Amino acid sequence: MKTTTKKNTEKETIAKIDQQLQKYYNISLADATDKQIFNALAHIAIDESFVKRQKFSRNCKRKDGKAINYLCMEFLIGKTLRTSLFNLGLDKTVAKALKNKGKNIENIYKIEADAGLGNGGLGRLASCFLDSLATLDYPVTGHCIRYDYGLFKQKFVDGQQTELPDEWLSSGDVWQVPRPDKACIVRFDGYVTESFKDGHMQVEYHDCQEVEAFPYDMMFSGYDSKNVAALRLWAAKSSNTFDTKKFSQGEYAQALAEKNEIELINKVLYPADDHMQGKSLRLRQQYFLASAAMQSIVATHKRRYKNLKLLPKYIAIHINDTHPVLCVPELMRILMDENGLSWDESWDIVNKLVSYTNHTILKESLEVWDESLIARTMPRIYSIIKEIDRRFRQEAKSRHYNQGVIERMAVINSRRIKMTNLAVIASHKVNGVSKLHSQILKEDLLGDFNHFYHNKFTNVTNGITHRRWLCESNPRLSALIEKLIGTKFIKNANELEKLEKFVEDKKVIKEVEKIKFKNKEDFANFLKETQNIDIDPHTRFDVQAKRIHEYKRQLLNVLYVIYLYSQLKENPDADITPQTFIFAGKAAAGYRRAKEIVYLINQLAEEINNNELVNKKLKVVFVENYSVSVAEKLMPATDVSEQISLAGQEASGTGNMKAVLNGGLMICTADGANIEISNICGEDSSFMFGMKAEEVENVWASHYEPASYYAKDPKVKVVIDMLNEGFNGVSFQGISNYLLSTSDGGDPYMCLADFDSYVKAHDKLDELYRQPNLWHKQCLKNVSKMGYFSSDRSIEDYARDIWHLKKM
Ligand code: 26Q
Repeated sequence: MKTTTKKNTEKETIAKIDQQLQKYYNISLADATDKQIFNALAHIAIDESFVKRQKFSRNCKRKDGKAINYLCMEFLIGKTLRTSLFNLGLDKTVAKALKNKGKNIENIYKIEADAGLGNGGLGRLASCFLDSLATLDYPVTGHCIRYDYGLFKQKFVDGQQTELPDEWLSSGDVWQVPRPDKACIVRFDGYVTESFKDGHMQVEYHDCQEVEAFPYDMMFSGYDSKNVAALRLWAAKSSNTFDTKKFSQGEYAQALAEKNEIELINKVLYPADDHMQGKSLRLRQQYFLASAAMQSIVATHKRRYKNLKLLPKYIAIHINDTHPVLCVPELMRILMDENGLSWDESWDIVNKLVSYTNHTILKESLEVWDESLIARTMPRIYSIIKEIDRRFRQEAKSRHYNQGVIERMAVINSRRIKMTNLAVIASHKVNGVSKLHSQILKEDLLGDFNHFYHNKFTNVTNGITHRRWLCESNPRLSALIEKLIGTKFIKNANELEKLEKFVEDKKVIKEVEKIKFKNKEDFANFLKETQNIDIDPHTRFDVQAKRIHEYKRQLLNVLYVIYLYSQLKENPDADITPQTFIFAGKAAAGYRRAKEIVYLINQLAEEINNNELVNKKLKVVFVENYSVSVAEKLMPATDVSEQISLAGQEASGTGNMKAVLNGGLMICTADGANIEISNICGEDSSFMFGMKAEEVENVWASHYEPASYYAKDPKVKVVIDMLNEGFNGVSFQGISNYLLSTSDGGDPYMCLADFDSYVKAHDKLDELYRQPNLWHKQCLKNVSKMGYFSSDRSIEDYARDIWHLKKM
């Protein structure tokens, strides 16, 4: 147990809350609204965090510490108050103190909107990493954009997904401290002229648009640590001088129009995690983030250490996927144009600073930009990219690489700029996010580079912060764990292994079972409150919660549900375990096929749930508006977690880790981190099925024939026929055609090829589920092995192998 320090006694906590309420609202605790109490608590947490961070920074400077700057276009933060209080060791005292005053802390937590500045895995990973970095006392600043609108709110209208704006700032801005002292200017468009003066290149900018990058800092304290992570959120403001000139010349309307255009940059998060779109606004966002972050890093370094050649000693820069890779030419620009360093000196520094994580091998996700767009939008950056490309080609040629290979590796090819290649060439380390994914990168996607560079590629398997995803989201299981092994696991997840000695203890296993049931009851109540849907916690909860995407194969899951439905329709007394299939996740707004899958699930749910003959044993629900907060309720209530991507397609997955950490069992393919979870948790820890990644390659090469499954497997026939017939009066022939077709419009993720093996895995799963003691024993056994998948371990890997950080 974290000792409650003297300063945090209940009485003093109340006094602090009172003081904040007086200061901001001139009101006493007894009369304050929950919203006012929320704000008061937020201010207490911020003040404590600021003091803590300042102390840490001083210490860090004294000890010559190196800091990591983590650049990401997404941080999927969720709510902040609970985590802040938990990590500062204030949660219990505050809850108790408020309770004594007749207030319920849970109602206060509810006030806060999720900060949904991300689409899915990549953004949530960034947030988990901040928590671990802060907890492990590694100095860190995250950089992201302060989107006015986070990921859209999902609402179903007649079963179809619609999108509503997410106005998170109304409750979210309390955490953000404006830093006018750190603002800087980012230039777009126009043209540059380059000339030589005294042997130095002079770059002049003409007719460019100047945008002020204005940062807001959020503080995330570590747990039981000395450190606080800062997340710098950059907003775009039209720069004042620019405005006043126009205003005073009487061009009022135009000045305002330009102001609006500039402030578009941080208006909205792009709602896609799967498809590269060459939208110019997205490119502007990327350069805006990259430039602002680099300027602030260099400015701070110069103030502290003067000498730019010392940058690699004090700074590491990590780019989370290629989205912030323009930081490479931008840093070159700053070092050369603004500080007079040579190309070679600058390149050496950049290469020592920058490292890159790849999160996808899907071809359509890899970023490629039109050369002409980059040339227009950021002319100076374009000329630096061209020079990087020229020098790379020259080196490859001098090492006798053949022209075809050079073209594949080059930054610019066929008038397009390949951001992956730029990221690989500029970074000293490149990593994938699971063993399989890193192997595919080395052997396949980036195979040429793996030959070209010695030791550049490595693996860091993803992790999740078990503090948020177990301690905070599953207080019942967490309390049981504390009772059994104490509280050390909160700081050191490997301690969870000590649970292993309880897996034979029937009383403990019964406890585990009871806890799962209670969590399922909670989730059922939540669903009743939010969507007015009844589900029965006595049924098995089979959950697939993640972005809706063809490669993740929600359709394969749907096929199985239809198959069960067909059996029950034929014989309502069939011996089938009562199950509730729970889907959750958003489809990218412009992704037609994904939206059709959402519609199918909703129509299927409507039909099945209204069929009195089957709905005692089978129910289907689609949880609206999946978010971090919904995940925090759903993961603890999960019995079965569906991780069924086509092997080789899911880089890692992190929802798999959240489910297993909360005592769920996976039905999964041999993909991403599923493989490592299954290996580490041991034989029988999950229900694996389907083709392996190598087999997938072979089937693709030798031709996939979906129609043969329809002809040979009666299960497939039944299911496809039912899709054609339709659900709730709507035919889904489009989807059945897709599943059966081999042409371009067909299913590249081969659902039918894995269907039979998937059904068999369900049968096996069912067998274990019928023996509750064995089932829950396996659940606890898995939990005991999940320490490895804490993001604390991932961060230790990055710190040691890639960033070379010292703990402060
Ligand atoms: C790129 C260009 C234009 C518009 C959007 C994008 C874009 C945005 C987000 C492309 C990709 C993403 C996000 C990818 C992502 O979330 N990948 C997931 O990363 C997780 C963390 O490593 C992995 O666990 C998942 O397997 C991977 O899918």
